[in-house]
Amino acid sequence: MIDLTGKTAVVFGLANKRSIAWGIAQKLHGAGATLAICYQNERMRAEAGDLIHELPGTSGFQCDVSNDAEIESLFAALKEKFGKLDILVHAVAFAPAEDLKGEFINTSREGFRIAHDVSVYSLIAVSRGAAPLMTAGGSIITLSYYAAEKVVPHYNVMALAKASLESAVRYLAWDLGPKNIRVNAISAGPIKTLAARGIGALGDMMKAHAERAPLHRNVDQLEVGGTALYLASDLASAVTGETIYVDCGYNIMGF
Ligand code: 0WE
Repeated sequence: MIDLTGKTAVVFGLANKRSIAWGIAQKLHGAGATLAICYQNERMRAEAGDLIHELPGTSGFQCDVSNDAEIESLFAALKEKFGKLDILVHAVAFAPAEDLKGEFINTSREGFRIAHDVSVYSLIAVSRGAAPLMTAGGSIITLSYYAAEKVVPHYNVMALAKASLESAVRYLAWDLGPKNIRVNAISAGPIKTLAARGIGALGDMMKAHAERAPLHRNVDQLEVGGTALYLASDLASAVTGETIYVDCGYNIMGF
């Protein structure tokens, strides 16, 4: 059993019970970690608050990761509350809906900027905020997707953002290695979350995924949480800069 008693974790990207962030939060909490869960804005407060109450001892914070001032005051509050931080989970991505349909060639300059700002720069910004609090080393975990490497129709500008995110993971791993802070990405198979809903072909994609993957099924949020728990623990003490697939083996197939 992995024991995270005495460890503190901050989780970004909780929208509702289908969020990957929620699967990860449940696993970290189950292992004894003390959690701070962040929600983006006032609108998300109620739903996030209900979930936060399900994990005793967890505190909720409002923080929009596209806002430097909010990031700064969040980490000041975490320093005040916990003194130190051990684990950071970044489960945030956004591109304007218009840029996730139609042709990639029509990607707008503003859509490109927003996708990279919210989905990639935010990891750099929160890592910079967290690092000074990770005085006993740490583990930073973000979420990626296979389309970073191979074309997934309609994922479009988000694919470039995930490619950039995986590279940011390597550069952050290099910067933070001397402080014994590890940085890794989990590349999850497709999951029905709020972010994935409204994507027209998601049902078909998940069906194809389940047919082609060696395990012949889809992955769920708690399975992603299991790998996050491993990455957060000492079991992964020599693992940094990696992108680990949690996709029932889908990515290994050539045909
Ligand atoms: O990373 C994601 C979802 C990211 C996402 C989703 C949305 C929908 C609503 C980012 N921004 C937005 N903006 C919105 O307005 N996934 C891995 C899930 C996903 O999204 C897809 C997929 C899959 C799988 C989009 C197109 C094709 C496949």
